[in-house]
Amino acid sequence: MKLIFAVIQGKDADNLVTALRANGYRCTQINSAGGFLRETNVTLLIGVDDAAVPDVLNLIEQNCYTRTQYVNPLLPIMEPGEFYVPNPVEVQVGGATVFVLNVVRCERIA
Ligand code: 2BA
Repeated sequence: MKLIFAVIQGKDADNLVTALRANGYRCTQINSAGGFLRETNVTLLIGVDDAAVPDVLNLIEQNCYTRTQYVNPLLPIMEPGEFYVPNPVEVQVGGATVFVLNVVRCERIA
């Protein structure tokens, strides 16, 4: 069994969760935030049999899109009277960042 951690953009979460459920996959959604942009994103935990990993990766690929964002770089240290005109930097935020981990044991306790 594998545990798939998928960090995705919030805008894609509903579609992906719907597609996962429609294909019989269980998942847990955690609201998270990226360490670089500090913006809200979503982390999905998806526990699946080994054979299902390619199918789940395919669903992620079909439902998650790369988008461009602009971020303002950090303010430099300035002397009094100096002006700073921020120049936004373009950042490509990926469709998904996916980690596939081996699961040693999984139990659902009733
Ligand atoms: P963030 O950390 O907010 O990063 C958003 C996007 O900013 C990244 O998109 C990347 O294009 C850019 N970026 C990140 N760190 C950078 C840096 N040091 N210098 C320049 N640009 C940088 P993605 O790579 O598609 O990542 C999207 C989100 O996936 C990340 O949001 C983070 O929440 C997660 N992520 C990415 N790599 C990860 C990793 N190795 N471990 C854990 N989470 C990761």
